[in-house]
Amino acid sequence: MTQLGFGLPWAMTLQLLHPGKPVFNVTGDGAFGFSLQELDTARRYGLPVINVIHNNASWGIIKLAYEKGGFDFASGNDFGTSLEGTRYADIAAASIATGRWSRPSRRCSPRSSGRSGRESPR
Ligand SMILES: Cc1ncc(C[n+]2csc(CCOP(=O)(O)OP(=O)(O)O)c2C)c(N)n1
Ligand SMILES: [Mg+2]
Repeated sequence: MTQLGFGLPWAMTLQLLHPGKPVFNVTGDGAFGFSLQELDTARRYGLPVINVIHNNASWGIIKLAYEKGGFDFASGNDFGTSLEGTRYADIAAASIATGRWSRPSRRCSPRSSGRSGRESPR
């Protein structure tokens, strides 16, 4: 683990160094939010980085620490840890009007292994 948001810029650099090879940025949803704007950089430079977002709709590790620290989530307060509702594929599609980006091809039930979706360039 390191600073949030470094994944996509790193992945774009790797893609520049290795054109034609598949490059993946595997990231948490919160971390991805730190560099969402770099999707536009990827578009401008024609870098087809594949973003795999572990979308648990949460600052998960922070929530875990809060729970261990005794914060009362049962009260209904999420203490700022919820990232519910952000539609990353729609953001990508809206900011990258090339038609090269796909909507999520799969959505899991929140009750399965946490919220997740798959979003990737075609
Ligand atoms: C720039 C920066 N700010 C804060 C942190 C502290 N931090 C580490 S993990 C994390 C939460 C990450 O959330 P997410 O990417 O959604 O991953 P999850 O824990 O949900 O799997 C935070 C805030 C950090 N590493 N870097
Ligand atoms: Mg998360």
